[in-house]
Amino acid sequence: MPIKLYSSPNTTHGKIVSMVLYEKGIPFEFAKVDFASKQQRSPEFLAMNPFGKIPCIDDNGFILYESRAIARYLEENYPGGPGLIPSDPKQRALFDQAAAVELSSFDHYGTPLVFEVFVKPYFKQEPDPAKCKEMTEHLNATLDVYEKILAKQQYIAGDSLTLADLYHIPLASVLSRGNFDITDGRPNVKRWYDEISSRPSWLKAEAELKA
Ligand SMILES: N[C@@H](CCC(=O)N[C@@H](CS)C(=O)NCC(=O)O)C(=O)O
Repeated sequence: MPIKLYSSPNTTHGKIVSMVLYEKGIPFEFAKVDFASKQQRSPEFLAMNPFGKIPCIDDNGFILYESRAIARYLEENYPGGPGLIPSDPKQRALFDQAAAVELSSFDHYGTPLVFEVFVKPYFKQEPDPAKCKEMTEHLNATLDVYEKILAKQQYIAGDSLTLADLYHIPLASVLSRGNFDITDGRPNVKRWYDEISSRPSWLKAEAELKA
């Protein structure tokens, strides 16, 4: 049975998982979770993820949630693709470092900004300008450090592509639709982002946006 991916077409965390599935060439079935009817809060869905959030996978009865945990599981349990977690212990530690920075200093500010700019207006609520400003400043500070890191190495964890690079793409893409271009005035971030976001796996995952 193919992996079942419980997700929603317009979500950044869902796309982290679909991108990794495409990257590794793993067949999967997309099970759309309907946010409009709050399917993520249904007893059936909460039995899989008690936090009531997508993405979640069912790999022949093995249930797993949290996008980055799923990405690691797929990388470590399925062959195929370029090898997205280094095996050398020091390189792997640098990967863990980059992945932690992505979560605590990129997603941590970018996701609330997306909430203000896209989610609130969708629910007919006003974005909070002070929150937008605060999140934008934090995000810019993170990206200024990325610019320095990427001046010295090809990818965010070193000179090989890793999951830590891929984790950034869905959120960066949505931010750019909200007029926050992570590459603006940052030539090394631009070189990096242009390369990783042109991968066929992302182009396929991005197409789900229009689904
Ligand atoms: N840390 C989680 C975040 C998951 C998350 O926030 N999912 C959102 C969509 S991007 C969701 O399911 N929202 C529905 C809700 O909160 O009711 C992950 O990386 O998987």
